[in-house]
Amino acid sequence: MRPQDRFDSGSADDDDDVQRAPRPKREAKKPLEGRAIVLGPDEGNATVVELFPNQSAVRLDGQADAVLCGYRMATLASRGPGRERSPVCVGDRVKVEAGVVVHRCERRNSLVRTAPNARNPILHVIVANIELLVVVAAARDPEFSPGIVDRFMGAARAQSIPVALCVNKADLLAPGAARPWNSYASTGVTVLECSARIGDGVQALEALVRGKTVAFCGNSGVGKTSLLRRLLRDDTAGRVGAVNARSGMGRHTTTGAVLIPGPAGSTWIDTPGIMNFTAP
Ligand SMILES: Nc1nc2c(ncn2[C@@H]2O[C@H](COP(=O)(O)OP(=O)(O)O)[C@@H](O)[C@H]2O)c(=O)[nH]1
Ligand SMILES: [Mg+2]
Repeated sequence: MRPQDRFDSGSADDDDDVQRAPRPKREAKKPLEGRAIVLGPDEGNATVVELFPNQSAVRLDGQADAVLCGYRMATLASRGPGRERSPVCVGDRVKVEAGVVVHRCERRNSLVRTAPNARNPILHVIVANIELLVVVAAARDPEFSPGIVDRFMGAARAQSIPVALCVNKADLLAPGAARPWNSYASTGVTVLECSARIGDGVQALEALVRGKTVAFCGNSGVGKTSLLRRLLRDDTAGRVGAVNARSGMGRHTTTGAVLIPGPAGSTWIDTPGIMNFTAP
């Protein structure tokens, strides 16, 4: 009948649509999009601390413990181009109503990983709203790898996130050994050498993270969890294997981040198993 209707192909409802003004196909979806809104950055009442299948652990403002919440998909803006693997990510500010995440807030920044599905890439947003990214490397065991450090730093720079390089396991360095990480200091990056094992340099790390929301990334085995434990003087802090030791909450997605209270009033986000980020 009307030429515009032909673009609305495949929808049986369109036949009784005769009273309405013709609209192009995209606008036909408006009512749903209108409900699925992203709130302003300060309109949330909770922070996502960990993701689980179809649920997330969320800490409501002013409360110490996280609670598990489901999602109201109809109002979470998780559709459209640049599809994301989960409706929210760790670090997201969200609006929770009656134990359900109903909206997420605009992100100030984010670090993402593209899921390995080139034809229909799904964004895996690892973490959002951080004030500092600390790239943790080891002086030895595993070998210091500038390639890995550079990839993390590039992603952070693309999002204007300040970065620091923390070279752990300094106790393993032979006297006079080469320190390839010193070259990063000349590019304006804060470089700290420390040892979670003997405690050298960890005070400087504590001063660096004080009061900030900080994501820690780096190869598995470089000592991220050991640094956290040393600074918190708590041998159970952080995640052990597949379980979050602090929350005791079940299995996590293998590359999922976790947000926990860190030392010196910091918020500490561990990003286990992630080898690189890209900017969204
Ligand atoms: N020699 C030495 N070993 C360390 C140090 N920090 C951590 N480790 C060891 O390195 C291994 C991996 O540490 P972990 O904290 O689990 O690393 P993560 O995978 O980055 O969280 C463990 O066996 C730690 O005991 C350090 O400063 N010096
Ligand atoms: Mg760890």
